[in-house]
Amino acid sequence: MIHDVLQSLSRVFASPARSPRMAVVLGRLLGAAFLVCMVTGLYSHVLQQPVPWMVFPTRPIWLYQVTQGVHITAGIACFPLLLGKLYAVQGRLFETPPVRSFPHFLERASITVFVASSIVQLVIGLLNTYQWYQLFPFPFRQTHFALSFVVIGSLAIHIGVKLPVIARHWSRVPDGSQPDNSSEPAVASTVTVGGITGRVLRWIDASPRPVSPGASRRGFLAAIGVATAALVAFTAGQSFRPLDGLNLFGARKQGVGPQSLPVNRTAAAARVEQTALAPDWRLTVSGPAGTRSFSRDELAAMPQTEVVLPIACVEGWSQYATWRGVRVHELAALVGGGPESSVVFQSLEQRSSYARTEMGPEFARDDLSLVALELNGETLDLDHGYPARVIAPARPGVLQTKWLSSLEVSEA
Ligand SMILES: Nc1nc2c(c(=O)[nH]1)N[C@H]1C(S)=C(S)[C@@H](COP(=O)(O)O)O[C@H]1N2
Ligand SMILES: [Mo]
Repeated sequence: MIHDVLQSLSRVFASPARSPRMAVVLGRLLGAAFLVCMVTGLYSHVLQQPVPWMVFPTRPIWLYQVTQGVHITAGIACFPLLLGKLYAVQGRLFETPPVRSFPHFLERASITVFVASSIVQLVIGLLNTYQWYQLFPFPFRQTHFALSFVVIGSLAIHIGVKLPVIARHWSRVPDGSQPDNSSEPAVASTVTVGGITGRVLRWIDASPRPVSPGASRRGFLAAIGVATAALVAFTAGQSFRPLDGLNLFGARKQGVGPQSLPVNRTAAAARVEQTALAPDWRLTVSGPAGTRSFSRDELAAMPQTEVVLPIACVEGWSQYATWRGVRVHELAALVGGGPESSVVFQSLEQRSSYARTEMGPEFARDDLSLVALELNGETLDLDHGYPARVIAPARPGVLQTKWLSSLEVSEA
């Protein structure tokens, strides 16, 4: 099969791959991937920056793991698809004259904006999964969010202007009778890709069987399909445990780190070693009925709940663990909180965007939302948030605040 793919690749450069049909086939895969990224990305964004009236589902517990895992995986799949698509339309990117008419100008402008913004969007997204965001001279989430509208907006215009071409090449037409009037060279080829790969490609491509240009076109698709599938298979393990064995490129392996869980920011990096280990540490809980504070021993003497929940990081990696601690709503009730109360968590960590997080009522009243004291049967590791941290279902990892110092319970 690899031999077939390589052989096809060499023919690709000959190249009926550069056809409107190929642009449409790749375009719709790319469009679908972008749409998936946009929807899952918006979900992640509003979870982190909710509009007041919003209420989020707290089940299934792996909801965010899946939406964000899909977001990252689909984003990674966009790289080969976008490169393939650019290759397929290459000639047209630099056509002359540069502008013929207003619609033509619109087409050119939108495609320029789309290509530039989506490359930036994909690259900063990928860098973020490897935690290189500390290097960005801009706030990642806001930038990624804003750019997504530029990407989707220019894509919408691009699709709008290209609708006639898209419609013409949407479904399979026998080779040789493609109604595109293009001067495709008819490269004869005997290369076909067999087996499951071939079947998947034929399903994606939906062009007819071998003969003439279709074969090389399928070779091109094969190369892109194999690259995409490999990238997905070799990274998705960071989000989805069953694929861990294949995880070669993903930023995180399963089960690596203190107490079998990765650490994003260590206590040292967060500069909380002193305060977190201070013997007089207390958790301050304030609410409508006043303010109380608890030592770690006092918290441990309260009724404890054990839950199995994933940390699901925005960077795409997710890992399950067993957590034990006090239910958020049971703590909140001690200071007059009720089922409609929201809770603000403050960390010992200073000057970090993760140091203060807000939890809406739907999460705060959930029986699975804890101020956790233990992880996988042991006292929380210092790097995992000792003396106490937040853990709650279906939320982004960034909201699972470590090294807690206080909870403010709002009036119901
Ligand atoms: N105070 C504080 N809490 C934090 C963080 C942080 O940097 N500071 N990182 C968050 C992020 S991005 C994630 S994914 C989880 C990771 O938890 P872990 O490092 O304990 O595995 O903790 C969250 N809680
Ligand atoms: Mo994270």
